[in-house]
Amino acid sequence: MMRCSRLVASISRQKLSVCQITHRSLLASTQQNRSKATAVETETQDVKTQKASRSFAMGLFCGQINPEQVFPFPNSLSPEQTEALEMYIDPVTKFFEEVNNADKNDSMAAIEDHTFEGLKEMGAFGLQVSTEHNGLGLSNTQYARIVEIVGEYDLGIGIALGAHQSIGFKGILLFGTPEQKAKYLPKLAVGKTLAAFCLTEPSSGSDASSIRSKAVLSKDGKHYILNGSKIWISNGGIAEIFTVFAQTPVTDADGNTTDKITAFVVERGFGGVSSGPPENKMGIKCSNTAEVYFEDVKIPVENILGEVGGGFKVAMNILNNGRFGMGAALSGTMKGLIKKAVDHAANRQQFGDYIHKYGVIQEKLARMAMQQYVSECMAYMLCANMDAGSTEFQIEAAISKIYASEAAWFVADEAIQISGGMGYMRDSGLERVMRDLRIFRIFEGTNDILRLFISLTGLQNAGKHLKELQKAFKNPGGNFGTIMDIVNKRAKRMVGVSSAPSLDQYVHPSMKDSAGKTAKAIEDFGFSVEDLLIKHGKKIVDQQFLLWRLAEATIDIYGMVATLSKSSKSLSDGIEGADYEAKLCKVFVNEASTRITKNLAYLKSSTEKENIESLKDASKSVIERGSVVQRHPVGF
Ligand code: MYA
Repeated sequence: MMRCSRLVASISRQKLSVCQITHRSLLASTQQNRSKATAVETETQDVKTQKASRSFAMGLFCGQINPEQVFPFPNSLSPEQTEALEMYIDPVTKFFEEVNNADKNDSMAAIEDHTFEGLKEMGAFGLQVSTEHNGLGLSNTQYARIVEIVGEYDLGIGIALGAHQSIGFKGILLFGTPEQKAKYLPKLAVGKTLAAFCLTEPSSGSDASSIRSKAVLSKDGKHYILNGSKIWISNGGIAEIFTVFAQTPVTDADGNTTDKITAFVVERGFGGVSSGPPENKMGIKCSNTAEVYFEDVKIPVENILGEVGGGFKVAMNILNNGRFGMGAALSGTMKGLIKKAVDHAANRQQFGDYIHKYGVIQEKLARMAMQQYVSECMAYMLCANMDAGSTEFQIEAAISKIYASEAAWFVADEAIQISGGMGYMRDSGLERVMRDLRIFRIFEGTNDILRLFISLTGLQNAGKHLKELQKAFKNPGGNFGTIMDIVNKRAKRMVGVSSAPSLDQYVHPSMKDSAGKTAKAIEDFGFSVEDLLIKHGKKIVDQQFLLWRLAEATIDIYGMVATLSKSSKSLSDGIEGADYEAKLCKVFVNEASTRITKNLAYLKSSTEKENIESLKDASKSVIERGSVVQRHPVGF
């Protein structure tokens, strides 16, 4: 977090600017477009014909509801895929209940051999690799449902498997040439070789683009020579195949040479690759984590992944693509924790009755169930969209990861609280899960950096959108309808009348109240984004206290929509438990809408502005003193 200034600086370079174009300001934003192709597209299309982003979260920042990806609740599984998936559920569950011993793995800080072999036999190392390359060929949704089971029973194994396929060789799946796929995937898919993802370095954590590992083309142009070191690499001590990111000199059309990140597939067998001892971690102990060193490693040019100089995007895409797995795995973890808490609450008697009969325990159990439900809805909405071919899901992926990792931490804590002294004992199995869970708020992008990422990415999109509107105002000819919509919206806002588009047509009739609250939250959010950009212009990138609150509101709105959509579908289909879903959704929506109002009010409150300054000063004082500053009550 201390070093996210680069992120800030980089978004600053995107030159958000504000100008008055009507009596009520509209924001004009000029910024680097994310891709050249999009830039060309926006130049040649007017507002009406512009290909708008289909991402629900992106639209949110422009005050729009893009219903396509969220209503009705998506399910991209074909009947055949559903049938195939059903066949895996029992054997995988049975394996984790009868063969794997999570406590033993934890105390050995290694996966038992017979478990490892069993996982290989089940095909667990190549879940999404095509059958042609020895894998199971699962879709994202199918993968999610399987890793949910892994997450319920053993997060350490989840990380060993996830570091291998969710990020370790995902680059080969996403960006590999046919030759690279044919060469590496068949062995990786069956667990004959293991993979690891090597991005983080001693001086480069959240600030991923500041890596220093360097790869230089050999004189004969046949190899890159790689030098550098990577830290905290999951599977780093046991992998044979590494996706490695390193700076490479790249010369542009003007003859200027700069270092840009390139991704490589590196084999341990190339020579010059070594690993440190396994790290002694708080949790996920059975998964191997180690430093990896590269010393004059000769990488054939055929092993470049993606384009030379395009490695940062490769890394970001791999991470975006992997994050849904965490949401799914942690939904499973929460289910496991809830089962344990329920078991205790249903059997423990105090003060003459079972403790689940008391309101305090009831609230805890219901809130645990609610957060599990929200995480599950988010994760499966996301992976269904990915399966349906969405390419712009980075905000949703970050939301799902943040929400699920924080929900799981809450659920673990409450499960221990409900279990009382029993929960604190190792035998309960709860303390292991809590230790395992802590890292999920830190790795694959800390939740802090991902919150900034959500807000800044969304604001960038909003700036682009508003700039297009500005163009429409300048050249009203073909955009009369669009302009009138905006003028109407603004006029209504000025007299305090809502112009929020209705969500009623998308939800079950009994969910209309929740739909109304959600639509209102979306409208308020859009106006707040606009106000923020008008007020702060490009300086918004420096307002991390505000960006944080904006991200909180984004996460809540996505949760509202995901649960609203899922519960409505369940009610309409008349499935068992639909009323339960509806109740959880209604509570979540009610509470989220209160939180959103608070977070959006924070963005413009003068008291909060004062608080922000006081908090900044307090932080400065603590840094200067190296600890707390106040004189002790007893004087020394
Ligand atoms: S692996 C290590 C994880 N590390 C991180 O996640 C690093 C976090 N840092 C970042 O993501 C970036 O550095 C940030 C940007 C976001 C801070 N999607 O100038 P920029 C584009 C698409 O803003 P920076 C681990 O933990 C951007 O638009 N594009 O960049 C192992 C721009 O494009 P353009 C993106 O300020 C855990 C360009 O890049 C994204 O330097 C093991 C530059 O952007 C994005 N996300 O920093 C887990 N971000 O140039 C195991 C940026 O065109 C798996 N861009 O404008 C477990 C699985 C679960 C269990 C499974 C069981 C089986």
